[in-house]
Amino acid sequence: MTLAPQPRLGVGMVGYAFMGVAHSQAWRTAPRFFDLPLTPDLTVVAGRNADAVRAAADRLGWRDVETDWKALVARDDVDLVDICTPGDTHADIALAALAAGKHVLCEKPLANTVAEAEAMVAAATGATGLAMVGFTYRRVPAVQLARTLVEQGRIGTVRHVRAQYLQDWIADPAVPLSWRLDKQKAGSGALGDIGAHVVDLAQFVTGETLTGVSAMLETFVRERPVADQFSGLSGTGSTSGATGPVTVDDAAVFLARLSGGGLATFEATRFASGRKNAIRLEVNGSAGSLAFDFEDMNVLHYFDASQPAWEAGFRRIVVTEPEHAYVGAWWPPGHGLGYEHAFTHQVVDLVDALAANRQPTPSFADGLQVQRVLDAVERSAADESRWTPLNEPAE
Ligand code: 4PW
Repeated sequence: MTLAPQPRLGVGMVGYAFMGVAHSQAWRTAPRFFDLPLTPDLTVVAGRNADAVRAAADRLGWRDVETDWKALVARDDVDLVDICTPGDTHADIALAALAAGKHVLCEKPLANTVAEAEAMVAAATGATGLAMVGFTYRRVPAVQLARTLVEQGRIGTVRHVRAQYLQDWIADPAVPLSWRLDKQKAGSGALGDIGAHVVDLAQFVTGETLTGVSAMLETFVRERPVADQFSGLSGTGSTSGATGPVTVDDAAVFLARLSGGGLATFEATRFASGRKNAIRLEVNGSAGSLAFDFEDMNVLHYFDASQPAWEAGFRRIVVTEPEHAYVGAWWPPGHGLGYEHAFTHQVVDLVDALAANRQPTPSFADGLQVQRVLDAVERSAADESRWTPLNEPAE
């Protein structure tokens, strides 16, 4: 029997660096493992350098190229605009795409400022297209299980959230500058690039929101070599001897209150030597606890306080059973998933929502809520009057 082809979803992607590569594999892979109600068509990718964008299109599987994102947004064969650029262009591209009646998937953080994020929410509210922000780590099966357990009341009332996003790729002061270290481009540093993820995860898993923060930001290395080449996260080469300023935070540490009355601590840093992509979330509730670490991403630790104390202990749940979210489409139990799978799951959920004309999550409004947290962290960190130094010892 030959199945009727699903209607086409013309996808146009802007940007083709690290996130563009991750999104490309997701668009290609999703229809091969999941039954999608629409068939993604990798129609066109945009980038400013004609040769480089053509090479990227050939490597990543895109049919056509544009050297101006406005031309991509204007195309009739594009139904959805996938924004994989630095934060300083998110608002302009999203607003233009929504005005043109397109759906939008926008990388996180939603924007560089609250004002931009508010404009994006306003545009999405009246639009025919649907809009989603890419907080991808929500789509890790173990994180979905954590959310389900909280929803089912299995840890009771949330008392504590301990959230960390730890990387070390700029711990060496010789690592050159790149756009992620430039406030104009990125909006903020570790705070927005990786702290935003753990803010979203904390809110998603608990189902609560942060209501206030008290924060510290620090830039440990304020001057770095100017890069000649870029690959992956950072600049790789520097031969000119020139240096330039780092204009963002290297690390963010903050306390927060949760809407349900719990207390939370957050840490986001690119200086945690030896920690490559350690996204750690521990939630302690009145009836149990959950703990997740992305560096062991197929596992969720669960403590059930209703068990007799002598046998309770944390259980190590291997989240690779077909009953777990998304897992049934992949491999047999024990054959774990990796970093790229969450991007594929993001495409699956987005395409399902588009076909049903349902708001995909996280929405731009969810992205704005995270943006407000980032903004509050920056304002808190700048307010030194709230810092309490130790009393000098008496002479
Ligand atoms: O998860 C992180 C992203 O949001 C990745 O480690 C790199 O930093 C790439 O973009 C951000």
